[in-house]
Amino acid sequence: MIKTACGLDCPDACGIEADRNSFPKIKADKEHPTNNGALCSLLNRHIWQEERIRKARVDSKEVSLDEAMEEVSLALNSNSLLWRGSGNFGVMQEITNLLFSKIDATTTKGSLCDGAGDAGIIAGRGVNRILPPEQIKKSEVVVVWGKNITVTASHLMPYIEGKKIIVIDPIETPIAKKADLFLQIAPKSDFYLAIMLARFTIMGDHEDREFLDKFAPEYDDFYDFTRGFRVKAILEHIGVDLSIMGEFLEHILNKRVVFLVGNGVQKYSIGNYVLHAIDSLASTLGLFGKEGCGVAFLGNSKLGFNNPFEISGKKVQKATTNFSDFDTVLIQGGNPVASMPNSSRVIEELKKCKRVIYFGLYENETSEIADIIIPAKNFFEKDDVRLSYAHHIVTPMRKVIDINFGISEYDFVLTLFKKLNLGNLKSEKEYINLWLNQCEKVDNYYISPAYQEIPYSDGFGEDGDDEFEFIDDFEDEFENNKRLTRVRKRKKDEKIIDEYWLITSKPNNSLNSQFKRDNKITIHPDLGFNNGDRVLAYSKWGEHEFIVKNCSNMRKDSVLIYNNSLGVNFLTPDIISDEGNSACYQEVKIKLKKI
Ligand SMILES: Nc1nc2c(c(=O)[nH]1)N[C@H]1C(S)=C(S)[C@@H](COP(=O)(O)OP(=O)(O)OC[C@H]3O[C@@H](n4cnc5c(=O)[nH]c(N)nc54)[C@H](O)[C@@H]3O)O[C@H]1N2
Ligand SMILES: Nc1nc2c(c(=O)[nH]1)N[C@H]1C(S)=C(S)[C@@H](COP(=O)(O)OP(=O)(O)OC[C@H]3O[C@@H](n4cnc5c(=O)[nH]c(N)nc54)[C@H](O)[C@@H]3O)O[C@H]1N2
Ligand SMILES: [Mo]
Repeated sequence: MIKTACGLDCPDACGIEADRNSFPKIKADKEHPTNNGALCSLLNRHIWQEERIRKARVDSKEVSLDEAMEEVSLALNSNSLLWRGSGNFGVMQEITNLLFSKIDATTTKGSLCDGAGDAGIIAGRGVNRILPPEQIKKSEVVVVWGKNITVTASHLMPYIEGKKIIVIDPIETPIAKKADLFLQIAPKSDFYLAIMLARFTIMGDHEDREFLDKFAPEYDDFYDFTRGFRVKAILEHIGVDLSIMGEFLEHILNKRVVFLVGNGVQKYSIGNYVLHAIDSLASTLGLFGKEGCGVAFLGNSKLGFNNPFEISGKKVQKATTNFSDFDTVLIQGGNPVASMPNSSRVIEELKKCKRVIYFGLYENETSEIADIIIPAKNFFEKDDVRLSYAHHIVTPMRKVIDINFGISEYDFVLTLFKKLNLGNLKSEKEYINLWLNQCEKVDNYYISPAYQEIPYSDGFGEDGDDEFEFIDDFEDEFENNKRLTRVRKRKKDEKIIDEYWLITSKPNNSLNSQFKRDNKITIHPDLGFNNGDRVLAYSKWGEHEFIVKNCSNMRKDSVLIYNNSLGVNFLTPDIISDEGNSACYQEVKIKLKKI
C-alpha cells in the first residue's frame, strides 16, 4: 500500500491509498487527518476517463521526447516567459523557476484565483493564516459566505455538521437549501453587507470591547467609516431588508462563529476590500484568536516555509499577460486560453509569439495553438509534496506507477540544465526533503511550520505583536456609488436591454478546465428563455454561444456559466484587482440574445 495525496487544485488535498498491483484502483487514506473516508468523483472516475497526451509534437508533427526537448532548449532565451497554471498543486511544479532564473527570463506575479482576497486579509491581519478545520468543528455557527462548499470543498462537510448554518450567496446553492438562514444577495454587494452588519453590531453595543481594546483599538474610526454609507440605499442594493440583518446578528451574537469565505466574493476589482470588510466585521465581533471562531478563506499554503524555488527577477501580470512581448512562452500545468479572462485577447497575443510550448497532460484550447507539446506525468507517476490552502497537513505525493511516456517537472528542468550548460541541480530527493524537513512529523504525515492551533491568539502580523488594521477607505470605480443613492428614471419608450451579472463558479464534474466541459448558461425562468434555447451571450469583451438551462435557484439579475464552460472567458474582462494582482472574472455584466 502506498500512501499518497491528490494533486488536484482543491483545498481538501485528500490522502489516497494506492496498491501497485491493483492500480488504478485507489481509495481514500482513512488515517489521513483531513479525510472523511471517501474520494470525490473526479478521482474515482473523471481523471481516468481523460485521454492523455502521450507523444511530444513540434509544429504538429509527432517527434521523440528528446527531439522536442531539443526544440525547447533552442527556443528558450532571456526573452522567454514561464506561465504556470495550477493543474497540479505539488511543490515540485515550481522547480521550473530555477530554469527561468538561470536564463534570466521572466515569470509571472499575481493570481487567477484568490489574490484579491488574500491582499485584503493581509491589509487587516498582516498575514494570511489558515484556520485549522478543528476550529471549524468547535464552532456553533458557520457562515458560508460565497463558497459552494458541497462542490468545492466537500470534505469540510463533516466539520460543519450539526451547526447552525447561514449562507450568503446570490445563488441558492445546495448548502443554502439546508441553511437556517439564507441571504440571497446581489453579486458584488458583500462589501456593503459586511459594513452594514458591523455598523449594526456597534450600534446595538454588541461589539466585543475586550477583544477590540486589546487587539484592534481603532474601532471608533471604523464605526465612523461604516456610518458614511447610506443604510436604505445600500440595503436595497444588497437586496435584503433590515429584519434579515437583525436575524443574522441574532444567530451569531455571543456564539462561537466561523465565516467560511469562498472565492465568489472577491472576483472583482474590489475583491481586496471585500475580504478586508469581512475581517473588519469579524474583528468587531471578536472572532479572532478564540477557540471555535475565525475567518477561513483560502490561506497561504507556503506560509512559514523557506521555499527553495523562490526567485526574484522580471515578473509580469499572470491574469493579463502580454504574451506577444516574448519570443517564447512556456505554459506549464495550465490552460490559459480557457482559464484567463478575455480569451480573444489571449489567443491573439499567443499567436504573435515565435514559440509557444505547452507542457501538460491533456489536449485543450492551449495545446491546440501551441507549437511544441511536451507530455507531462501526473501525480501518480512522480514524487512530490502536497501542501494545502485549507489545512496544515503536508503529505508526500509518492510515485505509484512508472509509465513510459511523459516527463516530470524535475526531469524537464534537469534535461534543460544539461542541454544549456546551466550547471548543477540538486537531486529530486534533496528538493523534496528540503520541504519535508521543515515540517514536524506526526505519525505518517507532516505538519506545516505555519501551524498554530488557534491563529492570531497573540495578535496580528507575522510575529503576533501587531494590531488589527480596520478598513478605512473604499473605492468602487466600476459601479459608481451614485447608483446607490438614486435610481435613474427611464425615458418613455426607452428600449431596455437587460444586463446580467455573470457568475462563474466551479462545477462538480470538473476541476477548472480539466475533465467534463459543456456550454450551458443557467438563468432564472422569468428571463423569458426556454430550456435548450441557444443564446448569444455578449459583453464589452466578447461573445459566445450557450445553451439555456432554467433554474429558479438563480436571482433575476444574474446568470451562471460554470468556469469550465467552453467559451466563458470570451466574456470576462482582462483587468487587475485594485490590490493583489488578481483576475476579476465577475466584474462584468452580460447581455443575452436568442439565436
Ligand atoms: N469540483 C471542483 N472543486 C474545486 C474546483 C473545481 O473546479 N471543481 N476548483 C478549485 C479551485 S481552483 C478553487 S479556487 C476553489 C474555489 O471554490 P469556491 O470558493 O467555492 O469558489 P466558487 O465556486 O468560484 O464560488 C463560490 C460561490 O460564490 C458564489 N458567488 C458568486 N459571486 C458572489 C458574490 O458576489 N457574493 C457572494 N456572497 N457569493 C458569490 C457562487 O454562487 C458560488 O456558490 O474550488 C476548488 N475546488
Ligand atoms: N471565468 C472564470 N475563469 C476562471 C475562474 C473563475 O472563477 N471564473 N477561476 C480561476 C481559478 S480559481 C483558477 S485556479 C484557474 C485555473 O486555471 P489553470 O491554472 O489554467 O488550470 P486548468 O485550466 O485546470 O489547467 C490545468 C492543466 O494542467 C495540466 N496538468 C495537470 N497536472 C499536471 C502536471 O502534473 N504537470 C503538468 N506539466 N501539467 C499538468 C493539465 O493538462 C490541465 O489541462 O482558472 C481561473 N479561471
Ligand atoms: Mo483557484
